Amino acid sequence: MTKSAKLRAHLRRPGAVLAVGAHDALSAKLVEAAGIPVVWASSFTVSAAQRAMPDVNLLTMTENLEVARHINDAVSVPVIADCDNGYGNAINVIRTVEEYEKAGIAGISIEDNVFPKRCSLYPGVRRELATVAEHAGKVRAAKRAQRDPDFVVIARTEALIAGWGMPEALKRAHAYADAGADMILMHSKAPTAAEVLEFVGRWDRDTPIVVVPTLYPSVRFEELQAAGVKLVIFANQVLRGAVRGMQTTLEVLARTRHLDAVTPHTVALEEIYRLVGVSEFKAYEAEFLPSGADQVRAVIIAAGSGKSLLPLTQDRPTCLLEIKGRTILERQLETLRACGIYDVVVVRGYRKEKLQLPGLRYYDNDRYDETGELYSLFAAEPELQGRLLFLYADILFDQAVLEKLLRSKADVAIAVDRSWLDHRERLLPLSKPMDLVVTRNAPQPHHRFLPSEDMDTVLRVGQWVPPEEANGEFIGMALFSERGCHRLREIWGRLRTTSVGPFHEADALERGSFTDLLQELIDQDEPVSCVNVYKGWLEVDTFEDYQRAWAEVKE
Ligand code: SPV
Ligand code: MG
Repeated sequence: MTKSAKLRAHLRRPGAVLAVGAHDALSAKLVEAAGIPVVWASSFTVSAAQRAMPDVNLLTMTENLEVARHINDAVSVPVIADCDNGYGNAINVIRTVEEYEKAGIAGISIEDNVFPKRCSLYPGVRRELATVAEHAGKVRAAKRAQRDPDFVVIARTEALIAGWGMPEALKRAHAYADAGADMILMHSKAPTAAEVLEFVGRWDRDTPIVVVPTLYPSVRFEELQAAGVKLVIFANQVLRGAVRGMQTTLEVLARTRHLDAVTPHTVALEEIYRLVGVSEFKAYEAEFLPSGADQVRAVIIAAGSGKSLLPLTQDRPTCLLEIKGRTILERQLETLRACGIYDVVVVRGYRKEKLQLPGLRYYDNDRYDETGELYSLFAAEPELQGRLLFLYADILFDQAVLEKLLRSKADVAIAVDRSWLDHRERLLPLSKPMDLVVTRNAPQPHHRFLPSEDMDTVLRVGQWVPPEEANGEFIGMALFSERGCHRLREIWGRLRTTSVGPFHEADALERGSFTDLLQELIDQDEPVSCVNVYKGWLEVDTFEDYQRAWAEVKE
């Protein structure tokens, strides 16, 4: 349905229609979001907001048109453009109609001010009106020029504004209706609605009436509607509200020079992101930009309380433990960046206020104490798109390990340390739980082998895998393709509504580990590939680990 047809449909319904003035694309979006059915592209607010100029025909037709186009493109509701006096004579009106129609504007208003016009609201300015014949000619020209039968031409008279009296106002309204106007806008500067209500009472034609009650704001929409007014325009209140908001914000900013102080006066950044469609933009990026290693986003799960490392982690999460001058997280970031990964999301929880490194994006799991890694991972659900690297926050790893994982073409791939096979006997019985893995084609223990790029598939993963059956250790690093990520979200979405009771090794989905989700993927016939690595990583989970990290890590 065209926007002009939408406008006509509104006007056909019983009762009055409300239009609200916008001065740019964003304000128009807000008007639409507020449920207002029609946007008014006001000359008063457009000249004020776009050029900080008075509303006296200083902006050209094309300047106004450009703004009207931006407004119209930003919304799906119909837009009526205020075209002043049509920017010249009847010939200029013809071009105006052609251009505005082409831009998809649903209707225009043209007023009987001479060129250059003076805004109807300004007190004490000279007022001259075009002759009745001249303006009626413009109305006829506009109606002749329109191609779209639904395009609406509003003829506006300034007779009451110029103080020429009710008889002149009625005469002009009749003449413009006779010239074919779809609607008559009767403007008034009287301090109450009495004047326009008198006009409406004396109006004896079918041509519907439009009013702009800026100067008689005590009147209610319902009152105008009851009197038979068809379209009510609240022309400039949105701009005035915005100016009030900007002035308040600036006053506080100038006085305090402190950004926190203006927070109560501003919307959150996220609100602007939402209004301009950042999530749609991101979805397009994920769908249409080529994905290579440089397109990988890393999600680091750093919410846990690090109890096993107390008292070292009394005042900070594990990833902020320092090893020879740099924290685990800083070392991770360095390796990520060396591999071209700059898009890094961190899920915080325990001592989240300590995690403030710049250049990262943060999500919080404030329920870190009662929930598991999966819950933390999905705290960052909007980020689980495109190629995704999953990372535990307490591991240190060699660049080569990450590079090998990044070469994987699988939808879901995890890095598995095969050195486990050689140390298994020595480690038994296990002194702490380990994320163990059983794969389909494991190498033989104690044999030399080249950890090939050929992928093996994971059959079982988790801490309950019997050590004597395990043939590798999951190092806490996984890579998902765009499709793999999609499957991840899909499975989680389903589980969230259906899962009751234990979830693999966890007593409930909420407390599930990442390995529980890997096992779920496997059980759902989603292959989890195994990328073989041989040592080249460390985890910092216990005090002994931490000591070992100190011993191993270079200055
Ligand atoms: C506008 O909004 O630009 C109008 C209405 O034309 S008024 O400002 O009252 O003239
Ligand atoms: Mg105007």
